[in-house]
Amino acid sequence: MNIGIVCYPTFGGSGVVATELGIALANRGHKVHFITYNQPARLSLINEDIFFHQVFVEEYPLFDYQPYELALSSKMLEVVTEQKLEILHVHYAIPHAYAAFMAQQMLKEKGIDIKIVTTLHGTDITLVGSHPSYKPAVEFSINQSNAVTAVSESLKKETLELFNIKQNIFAIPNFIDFNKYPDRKDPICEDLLLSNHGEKVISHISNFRPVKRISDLIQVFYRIQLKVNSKLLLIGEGPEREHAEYLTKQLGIFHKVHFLGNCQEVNKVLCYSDLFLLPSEKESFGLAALEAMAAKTPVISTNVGGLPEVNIDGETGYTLPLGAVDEMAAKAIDLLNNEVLLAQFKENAKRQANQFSIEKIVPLYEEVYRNVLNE
Ligand code: GMT
Repeated sequence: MNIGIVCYPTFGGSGVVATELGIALANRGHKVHFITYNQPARLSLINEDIFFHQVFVEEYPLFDYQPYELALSSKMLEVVTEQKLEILHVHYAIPHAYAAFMAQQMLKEKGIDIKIVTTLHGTDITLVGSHPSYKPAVEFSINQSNAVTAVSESLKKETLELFNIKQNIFAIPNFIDFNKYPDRKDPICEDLLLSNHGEKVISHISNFRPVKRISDLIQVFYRIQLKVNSKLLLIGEGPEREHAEYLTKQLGIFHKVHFLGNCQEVNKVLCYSDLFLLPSEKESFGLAALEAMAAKTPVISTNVGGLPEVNIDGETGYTLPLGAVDEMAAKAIDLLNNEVLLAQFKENAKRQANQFSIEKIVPLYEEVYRNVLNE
């Protein structure tokens, strides 16, 4: 198939999923065209099956806000026509589903029938999309898509509760490429980052937005390090990062917290971790938790959204209510102090992550594509 993928090219989960899906589809013999304003962060490889088409937004002094959707729709029209795409798979409804609908209408005028698949990722529904300023347009464009997928059962349910959706939503979970998670540890990484002196290694990955509850994370770690010799590795960048640094200084634990910034190879850090913390307020799936589990790292997370579909309470880690900082710390301390249980949870985490292997999940998207093409 000849597939266009539209996504945010940043380090956010939806961009990561879209990019890795595109690469996997190309490896399975499809032609994949990424249409975004920058080359996606995790797309290092452009080859004969993977193409990148950049969307340029012309700046003009009259505009307070640049009309990105217009530029995107026009680019979609151009790429679909020139590259003879059959499907546009848009990740994150805002504004991609809307822009794709516009492109579809313009292409109809030229006698071209392009199919649109929209994948909902989370905040496009739960935070931003359901806001009154966006809701009518988001609902309309979801309903106009030829097929709609959501990254968890929880997100599917929430979408049906928040919007008047007239079509089936397929829950297709996020996935993991186990080739990137060998059991062997990388000695280069060890020298650079993690040569430790018996400390337990605790990690967290996010875009440091308020929804990730970074203050809760720091508070949990503060309680852990009082009882367990440990350090915290923080991967990612975002608005709460500065506050996180401030808080660690206030609490006197700055020397135990390592801010690693945006990192391409999270697998190489995760494979040294003993525990992953994800105290988010909302999380439609929690790709970072799955990445941790693939690297044999148990997870202590909140029990919100799709997290309980990924992290199994009492088996691969623990899921606790939002803001339950003391309980999270207590569970972490018990687990980190119990080598037998920790080893068991590490095995369980990897086994559970296997349910989400790329080989199992990518064919589900191919099936959605085949169905829309046969409509
Ligand atoms: O908020 C983020 O973590 C980024 C956001 C995105 O769209 O880039 O992530 C959402 O999509 C990810 C990939 O499907 C999910 O794993 C995250 O759980 C989801 N984030 C939220 O629901 C807050």
